Amino acid sequence: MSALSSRIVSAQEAAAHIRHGDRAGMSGFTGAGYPKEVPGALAARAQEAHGRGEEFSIELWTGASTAPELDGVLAGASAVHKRLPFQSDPTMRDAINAGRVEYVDAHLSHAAQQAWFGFYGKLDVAVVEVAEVLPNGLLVPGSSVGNSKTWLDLADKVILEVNSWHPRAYEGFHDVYYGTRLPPRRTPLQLLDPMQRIGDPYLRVDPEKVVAVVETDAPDRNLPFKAADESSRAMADHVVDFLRHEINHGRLPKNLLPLQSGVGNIANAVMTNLAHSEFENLTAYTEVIQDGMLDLIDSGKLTAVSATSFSLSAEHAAHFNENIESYKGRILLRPQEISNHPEIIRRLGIIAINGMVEADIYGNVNSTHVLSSSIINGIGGSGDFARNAYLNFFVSPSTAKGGAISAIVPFASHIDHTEHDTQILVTEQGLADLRALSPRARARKIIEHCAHPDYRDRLQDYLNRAVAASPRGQHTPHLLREALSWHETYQQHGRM
Ligand code: 0RQ
Repeated sequence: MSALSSRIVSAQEAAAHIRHGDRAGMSGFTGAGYPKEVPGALAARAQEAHGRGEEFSIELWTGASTAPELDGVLAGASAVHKRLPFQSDPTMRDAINAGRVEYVDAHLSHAAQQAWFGFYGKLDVAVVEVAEVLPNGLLVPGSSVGNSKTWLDLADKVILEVNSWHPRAYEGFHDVYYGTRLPPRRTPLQLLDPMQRIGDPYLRVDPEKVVAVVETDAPDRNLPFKAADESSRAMADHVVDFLRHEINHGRLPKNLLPLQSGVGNIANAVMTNLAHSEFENLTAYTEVIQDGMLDLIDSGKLTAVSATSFSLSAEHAAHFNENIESYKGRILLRPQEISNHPEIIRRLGIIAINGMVEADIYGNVNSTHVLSSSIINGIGGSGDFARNAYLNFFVSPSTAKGGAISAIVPFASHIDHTEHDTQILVTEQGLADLRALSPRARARKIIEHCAHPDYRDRLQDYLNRAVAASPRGQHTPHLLREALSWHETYQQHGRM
């Protein structure tokens, strides 16, 4: 890394470049490719300042969720006052739900462009992890690209973390698009195939802006996935059967269309199930590559994956790092504004599979909140993909918390994906294909196919009474007093 080797300093010295009130754009997406040393040093600085009775906190922008070494330490040290565009860290989540951190829960394809538009204000500093700095100053990203390109371009100052845990062979796994222009001068994205390259293999940085370089060999977060249980296997079976049905009706080619699979155990289980199916020559145009997708590549069924990040268990990360050469040409990581771009998602005809918290009888989906008020993670890329996909699935067990909560309710307590966007709902009970159905027909189908038997009759009763009580409201009948009562009942009695 000769070009920048004179800037190598300790994490503490690097963190000293970040001031109270700064907006900091850090790399990282679903626990991959986030800086691992500077945030801890920054948290310690904040705690020292607080000890002296001084204020110290930053506005934190990333690609998506990170890990305890970033979100966790900074939230734990009360060193963040505003956060965007996605998080899933328990300490950060608590700080948001307690009102100590303002959270802007944005579509993941929007963050970079809204930063470019100036909607978020000036970015003071970028803290970006890379696998390598080449002698010519170009940067080889590691296990994620996320928003790193935009943060490097927009920030006044740059701190780089060079992480030797990432294999050297990462060079060639990335495609960083540098053609983005702002309206009214935007041009079409000429990406016609998931593996097509439209950019450069490297990130660029103005060397004048690099104020510090920190070296590390710390691994990514790499959390294990839950083993697929009976319920997730049932959901995965419903999805696979439905895909077969669509092929038989001539609405999907035999090798399907490019897949997108959301974060979480269920999405992972669907991918694992596809590995045991008859489908071949599959491709993916997705956001994250979880274990299930890597298995699908290993099985030879998945030939090409475009994403913005990995999100692997420790075993799968070790397997990937050891065999990285064998994946070359089959995996490409892009900036999230491209991996989640509506234009490309619509052009390629993506099959999108995402988790949900709950759905209501008309098919409005809540992906983010518990009981209206508390955030779990955020909308992430689910909106980018669902609205623009060829087919979208939302999957969830039919109940949560040991059966005390029904995932199908009269009215969702928060709505991320409206009835106009959602197509196919799946629980372990079955699958509701909502395409081309009116709201009342959707309601009948969702109750019959997706609701848990313990809640089915009450949902049907609610619908019947709403229909009877709304002579001039037959399009989407509701009982306004009762619509949210199931959530209230849960709050008061611990059961819906
Ligand atoms: O909580 O662990 O305390 O029991 O929510 O639920 O069933 O483990 O499901 O891990 O697949 O996550 C929607 C959160 C599902 C995820 C969500 C509780 C449940 C449990 C998690 P516990 P499960 P998953 C692209 C796509 C938005 C972002 C997205 C998500 C916890 O899929 O964050 O789609 N999606 N990104 O007990 C109260 C209910 C509940 C409930 C579940 N109805 N009421 N609690 N839970 N249903 C990728 C990216 O964007 C990065």
